Amino acid sequence: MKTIKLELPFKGNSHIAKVQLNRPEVLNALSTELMQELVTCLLALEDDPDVRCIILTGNEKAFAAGADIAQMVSATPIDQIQDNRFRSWQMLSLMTKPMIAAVDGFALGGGCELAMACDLIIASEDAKFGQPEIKIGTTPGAGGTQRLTRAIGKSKAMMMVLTGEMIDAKLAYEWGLVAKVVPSHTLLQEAYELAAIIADRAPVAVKLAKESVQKAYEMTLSQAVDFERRNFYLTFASSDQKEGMRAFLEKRNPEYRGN
Ligand code: CO8
Repeated sequence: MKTIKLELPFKGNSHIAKVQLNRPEVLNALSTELMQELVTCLLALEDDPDVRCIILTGNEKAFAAGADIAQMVSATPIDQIQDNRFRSWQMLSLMTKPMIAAVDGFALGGGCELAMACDLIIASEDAKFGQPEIKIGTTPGAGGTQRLTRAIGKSKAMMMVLTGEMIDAKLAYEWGLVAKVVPSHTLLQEAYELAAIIADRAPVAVKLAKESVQKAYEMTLSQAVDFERRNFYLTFASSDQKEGMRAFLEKRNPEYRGN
């Protein structure tokens, strides 16, 4: 892969993969090739039974500064329809394993949308988030108007989307866009420690819990609560549920097998 770097195991832990966007010369602009390579890599990790949690990151200057403007400048609507970048974006939703976005530097446009497509965001103190598409004559196109609005509410989302101005990590935390803000030099260590905790949990329950939380965005409350309850029942088909509860009663650490 030219535009993505994979580190597996990450920090010696074979349950955790670090996927790094790697086009530093253009602040990790999300080209068609990068999106294809990213999705190919992520789906391979989805299929790897040993992998339990994925960290998606960029570099100190940028998580990603958006879709590749050079690739889009002369595009027609038909080019956009036929560009399989959008298929790649849709394929991100096939990921059932938890994904942590570890964001340093710029997360703009498609970069902010990519971070929001992950399950949670940890940001460095130097991270900046924005949907600047309006400044270049277009609008967010990969979930920005929807996920941002759900994360921070209509008024703040409108301010960001209509002005195109960035917010810093502190504000992103206060507004609920990111789960945690840490110093830049500890970002990957913090992401690793969080991933390691999640990777220690029962993998089937983790997947089902992720799926249930996602439904909060897609269903009415009563439908989603019903969905959640059925996933709860489903965990009782797993050996890990038996192991987890027995281990609690026997006052020992559980040993999860992932089934
Ligand atoms: N696309 C292509 N190249 C980029 C991009 C980008 N999004 N962002 C930065 N670059 C390039 C610059 O052109 C520059 O290249 P060069 O060295 O050859 O001149 C290099 O990266 C470094 O950038 P700057 O010199 O501009 O660095 P600064 O530190 O001065 O500024 C900024 C950093 C503020 C981040 C600035 O680069 C910037 O404003 N970038 C564009 C941000 C933007 O508008 N993003 C939105 C893009 S549109 C989008 O994401 C729509 C998504 C829709 C869905 C996508 C579906 C596939």
